[in-house]
Amino acid sequence: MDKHLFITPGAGGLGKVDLHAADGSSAHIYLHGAHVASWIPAGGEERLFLSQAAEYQAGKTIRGGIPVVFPQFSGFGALLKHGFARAVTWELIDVRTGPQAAARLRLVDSAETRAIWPHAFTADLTVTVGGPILAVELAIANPGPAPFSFTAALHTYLAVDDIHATAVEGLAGLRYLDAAAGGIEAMDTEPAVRFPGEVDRVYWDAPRQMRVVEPQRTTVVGAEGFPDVVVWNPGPAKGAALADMEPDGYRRMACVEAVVLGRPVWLEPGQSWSGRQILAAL
Ligand code: TA6
Repeated sequence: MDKHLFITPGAGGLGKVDLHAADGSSAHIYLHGAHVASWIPAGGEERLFLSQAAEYQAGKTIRGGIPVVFPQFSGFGALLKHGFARAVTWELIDVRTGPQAAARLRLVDSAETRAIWPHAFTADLTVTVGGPILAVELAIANPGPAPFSFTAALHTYLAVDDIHATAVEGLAGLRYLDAAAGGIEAMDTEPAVRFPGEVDRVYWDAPRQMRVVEPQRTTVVGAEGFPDVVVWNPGPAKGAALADMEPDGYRRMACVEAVVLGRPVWLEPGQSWSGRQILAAL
């Protein structure tokens, strides 16, 4: 079937890919940023947060869903915060339907990206939905003549009913960089991460699986190839200061991000790398 039949107009007139698996689970992915904006598991409800004040336009990032961060995580480098991949249009390469539905989107270097970051690259984002699972894989290849290094993330905004009743389990005993406290290194001695206010932590070499636990439901967040994990919620003051977030939006989101940052990826000509985040709705 023609892959373009899966593209429908989304907010702001931006094209999005509508994926529907045979069991009723679904995902929507904007071509803008290869941005997963919706995930509904089979028989379930929306599991990704999307800001009601999100902006849908070239050069901007959609607030919520799963922004793709590449080739630089946050301000760790000379580029614009979180790199450029989340704010440019990707191309739909392939769509498959069946018990699982999947789409692959691609971004390759252009004059525009080389003006910002002077490297030849191919970035593929593959999104697979089926049953209780959403899997998102980012693959980066170096087809050029020179090596490069990068950092990256899947900056996943999970929807939660109430951030104050949400806990992230699985990170106890780990070292983390506390960005909310000005970038100091700390050790997590609590059994779970809770959100009394702003939380912005980079956990180094995190376990492959965490659980985002709410009173009524749990989301298991797994990762492969992304060694680090970021847990972020802006809290009330910084949340209200975000122009593209409704004032109490912070209450309904918890970012649990698959990240490669502590040891940036180095790709020689011809080499490639991939990492995945797997979300399971319980
Ligand atoms: O991943 C956490 C973080 O780096 C936070 O420091 C916070 O600023 C967040 O990303 C959102 O960044 P953005 O550029 O999308 O506003």
